[in-house]
Amino acid sequence: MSKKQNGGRQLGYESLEERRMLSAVTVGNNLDVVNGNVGSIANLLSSNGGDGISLREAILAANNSSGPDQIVFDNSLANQTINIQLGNLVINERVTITGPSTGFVFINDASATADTGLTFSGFDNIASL
Ligand SMILES: [Ca+2]
Repeated sequence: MSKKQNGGRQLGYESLEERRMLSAVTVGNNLDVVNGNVGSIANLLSSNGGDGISLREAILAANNSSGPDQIVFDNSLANQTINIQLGNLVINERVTITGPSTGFVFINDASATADTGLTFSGFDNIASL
């Protein structure tokens, strides 16, 4: 192609930064239980403890997985309550949390000390919860 045909523009390219696939995990129960392998999201997906994946398991696995991750609530959890009993849910890695397509997921402090909640630190991004 001559310069005249392409309008005289020089074609070029630039390299983009390295991209990583988001690791995604779906929360499938409303329990506050850790019985799966939370060493990474991949580990949790292959070994969830037999009762599905809890929010706490998903957060722990995301914290243990480098790079941005995604936690999604299954639509079956719409308008359900997760009673937190095992201390604060601590998010310390980049993660996007997306609620079910309709309704809400309620996180309720059900601990004896009544000071349990959700703690965010680092580069968190809550899309919708
Ligand atoms: Ca589990």
